Amino acid sequence: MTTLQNVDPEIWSAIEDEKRRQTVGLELIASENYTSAAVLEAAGTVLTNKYAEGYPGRRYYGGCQHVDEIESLARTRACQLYGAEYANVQPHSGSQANMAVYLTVLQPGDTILAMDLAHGGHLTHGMHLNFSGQLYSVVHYGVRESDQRIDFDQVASLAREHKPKLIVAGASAYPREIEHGKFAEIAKSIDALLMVDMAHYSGLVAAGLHDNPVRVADYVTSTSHKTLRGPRSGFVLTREENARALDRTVFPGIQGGPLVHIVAGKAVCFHEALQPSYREYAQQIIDNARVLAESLTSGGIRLASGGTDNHLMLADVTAIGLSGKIAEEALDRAGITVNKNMIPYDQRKPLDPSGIRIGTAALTTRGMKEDDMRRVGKWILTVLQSADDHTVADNVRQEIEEFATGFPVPGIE
Ligand code: DSN
Repeated sequence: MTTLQNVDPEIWSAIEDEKRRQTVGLELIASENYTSAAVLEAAGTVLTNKYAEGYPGRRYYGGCQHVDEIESLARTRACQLYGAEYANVQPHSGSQANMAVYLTVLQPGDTILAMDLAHGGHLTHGMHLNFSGQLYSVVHYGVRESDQRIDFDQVASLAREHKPKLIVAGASAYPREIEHGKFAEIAKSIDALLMVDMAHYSGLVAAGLHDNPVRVADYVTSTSHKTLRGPRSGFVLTREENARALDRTVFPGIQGGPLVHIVAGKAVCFHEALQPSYREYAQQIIDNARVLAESLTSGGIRLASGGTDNHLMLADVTAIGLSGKIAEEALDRAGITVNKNMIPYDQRKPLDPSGIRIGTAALTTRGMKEDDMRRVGKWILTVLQSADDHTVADNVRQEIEEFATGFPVPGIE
């Protein structure tokens, strides 16, 4: 019996169920991954006991000598990984990281120009119910209807018309490489600042496989748990000259004590991403996504922009007579986890949109390769072609269970 099983069998049991779910199914949510056993170990330590408000060498609590070392290592490694001058590794999440930048450079009422949520942006890029939409005057750009690529003519003309103080690049559901340099040129032409939220593709940037925004952006924000494969958290990269103001916004501006166990997990994740094997992993994510995209397209599914350059694809399932909600539920019954998602120019509503978003970072961590993606593609098509047939879903689920258990999940025996 484990200690947790003994102390709290209900929570232990729910965790065991979740371990099983993560093992027997196919995890295709584009923002999820399986973090390493080393990251899990760091995140599950006594560091959770420690208060460390402040920054290394400038804390408001005693006994911080060891956590100072941990946070300093995390900062140095983040800078090394991305070629950045300065890293703040305390934000608890990507939303907190974005909030930290906004509160550092903007006043309430200032204008930001960011990607529309309905075209692939994030809640913190000015969605009306989010703090970003409530505090700031938001102008949204999107993708062209013709090819579903970012419309830089629109970005430039909106920038000229509205003179935003900050342009936000980066997306949560955009399957193509983002040309950060073009955003930087537009920002420079109107004297705006540029923030890039690279949360989804920060692992691909770390591996040198996606354009690195650090070279051209004033601030770069990210989560650490998506393609980067660290613990669930966030960080901000910037130039040295912005460090003091940014630090003051994170603490005491919007957070108290950092989650030092998670900062340690981030340090481990940056260390792992600096190893040559990480580049192979990131390349495999992209290769797997391309093969899965081809497989779905050959089955009659339309993909937004026609394919993918990165870890994710947006599949329009209305082309085969389904909605995103129905597709998500049918796949879930078969042990395939995805999320329903708006596709650009969607005529349907967010709770039952036209698409599903599919990503390959997690399955790639389990060691799956191109041939495995062809099988995954076939299973997805089989389920979607008989979405209301529970027997089909049950049969696929059994095949997937047998298949998936052959691919280990880090940290699960
Ligand atoms: N909620 C995340 C996603 O699924 O893309 C973004 O933070």
